[in-house]
Amino acid sequence: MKKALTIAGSDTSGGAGLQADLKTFQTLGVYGMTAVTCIVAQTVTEWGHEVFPIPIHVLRKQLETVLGGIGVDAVKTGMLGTVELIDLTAEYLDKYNPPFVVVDPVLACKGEDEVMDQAVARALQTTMIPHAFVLTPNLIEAGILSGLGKLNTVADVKKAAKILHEMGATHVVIKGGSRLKTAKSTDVYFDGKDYKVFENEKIENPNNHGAGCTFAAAIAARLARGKGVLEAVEYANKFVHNGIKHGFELNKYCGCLDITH
Ligand code: PXL
Repeated sequence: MKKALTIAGSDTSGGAGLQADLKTFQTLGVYGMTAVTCIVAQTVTEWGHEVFPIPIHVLRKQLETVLGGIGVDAVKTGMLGTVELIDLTAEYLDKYNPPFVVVDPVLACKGEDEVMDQAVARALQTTMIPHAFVLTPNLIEAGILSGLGKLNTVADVKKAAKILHEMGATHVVIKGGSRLKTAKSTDVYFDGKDYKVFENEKIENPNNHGAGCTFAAAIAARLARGKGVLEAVEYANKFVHNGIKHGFELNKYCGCLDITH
């Protein structure tokens, strides 16, 4: 069985973060392992988020366990949380050089929340993007990390993808999703040469918590199983679309994907 590691935050509510990654790995036939970077707990009265970073030496132990002691076919990174945790993750990616690294550059719990920290954004730019075999920012993260700010059109998204590629990501997929004012939900892929635009019918379902994590994890799972990048991205795109279609309510503030169909 192929093995994948997610280096990510724990989403206590189970829809995003390493929980989404593990569920996705399992569903796609890949053995999942975790290195926890931080723990996110929600306040149930308003669905605010609190983020509790894990001590550096505890992340180091986890990375050594999996990358040093077991070995992996692919790595996915999600919420890393602090500059120190980002630097340590990069140090271990350099040390063990795993075959495929999918970097989901999480800047906030919900795409539209305030960005965690400007220093985290800078560290992702300089330290993580060059490690990305596939980089999967959402529209907001792509705007911030590329320095272009708000991205309004497919042309803006393509420009951002080009900049992120120049920053060192081998492949870039920007999850425009339903946020772009296009008739269909739109994701843009760029490999330094060619663009590919993935379009889906927009789904009117607010229960999409964890869609971004699930997307990146699905790409990592397919790469681990030996699929090509474009096939992996295309598969992940359909997988998430279907998950959102079946998305269900957790409580009145939040609902997440159902990937079991
Ligand atoms: O969806 C972004 C995200 C990533 N990682 C963790 C999260 C969230 C959002 O809640 O909790 C751990």
